[in-house]
Amino acid sequence: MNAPLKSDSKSLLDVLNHRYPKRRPIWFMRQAGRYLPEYRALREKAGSFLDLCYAPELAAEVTLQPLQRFDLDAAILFADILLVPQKMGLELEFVQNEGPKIELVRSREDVVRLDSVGAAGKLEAIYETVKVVRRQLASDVGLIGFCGAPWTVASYLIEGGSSTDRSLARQAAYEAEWFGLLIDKLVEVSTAYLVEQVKAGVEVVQIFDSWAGDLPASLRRQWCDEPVRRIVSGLHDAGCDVPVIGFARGVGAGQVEFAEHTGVAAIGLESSIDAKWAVQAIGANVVLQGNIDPVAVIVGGPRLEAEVNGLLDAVPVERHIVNLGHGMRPETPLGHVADLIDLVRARDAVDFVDV
Ligand code: 1CP
Repeated sequence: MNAPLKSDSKSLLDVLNHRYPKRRPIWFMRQAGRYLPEYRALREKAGSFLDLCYAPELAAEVTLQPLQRFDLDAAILFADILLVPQKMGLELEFVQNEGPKIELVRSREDVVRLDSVGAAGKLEAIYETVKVVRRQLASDVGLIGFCGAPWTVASYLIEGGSSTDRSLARQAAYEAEWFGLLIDKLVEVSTAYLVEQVKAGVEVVQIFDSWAGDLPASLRRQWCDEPVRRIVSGLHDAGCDVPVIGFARGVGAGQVEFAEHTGVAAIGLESSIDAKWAVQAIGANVVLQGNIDPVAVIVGGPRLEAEVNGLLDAVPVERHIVNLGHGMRPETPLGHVADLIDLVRARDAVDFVDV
């Protein structure tokens, strides 16, 4: 085991680069969001959710809000996966309490019209947010950029927004002759978008394939694993050597193939995966992120404590990024988030004592 690094090293980057961290890195998906009163206040001031995403000073403030309240190891850029297709030319709106509504893509003509060459260049406001955050970030906190994975983004375009089970998108994945072209365009634009985020200062990127679990194994290999692999290799070809976290939510045992095929540095595990299984089944060079149930954080108390301790017992420190299995829910009590972090830090005090 390597010696721990100096105290201002970034635990998130240490783990991702196979160095022993000074403590277990923690961050949460949707750590900036509606469960924070300061987010709700700023959101109101900004007007619409999209106005907030495209206002770099405000988006930077939202990105940093959870770090002012909690002892976290990373900030995640405040933006949304649907900004990319919006800049490819699709009308996008976030309807209060309903979620996103986006212009439909349901034919070859619709796909051909999408601008995959210029879109990344139209997202300067997001790169500006990255620069503003980097200037304000503490030296031991990492900055994570992100994009949606092609399948997950495609599902919103085909459904026109959120949907119960993405049935139309799944049908298109089986049979639409234009589906592969849509995925190709999303691979191209997502790669360019992540390259620009890295140039602006993000140190890690996460690719969110939140709906990967919708597809059977055959389609998953084709439309989740392979497109994510192409983005990872495209990033490296462009000279961006940042670690990539792949979040193929809901694929279960498919995580093994996803990790192998894509070459990501880390995988995000959904809460239904037994972390003990993952430690054995996933290649030892792959870092594991997750996977506390967001509902356990709402419950709190001894049940949350048992979940956290079970997870920390299962995953070795040098392979673990503590996170949830999916995003923080709006109804999560703030005190339970603080408790969760304290539980991990209390274990750090024991696990790291003799290192
Ligand atoms: O204020 C509000 O009412 C908007 C709520 C909100 C927020 C806070 C949305 C709308 N997006 C976000 C921010 C966001 N979205 C981040 C910021 C960083 C963070 O703190 O984690 C990230 C990484 C995302 C990514 C995102 N957007 C995903 C992938 C992750 C996931 O949750 O699975 C998806 C699927 C979206 C689409 C989206 N954005 C927002 C909504 C309501 C939805 C639809 C979700 C659905 O269909 O269920």
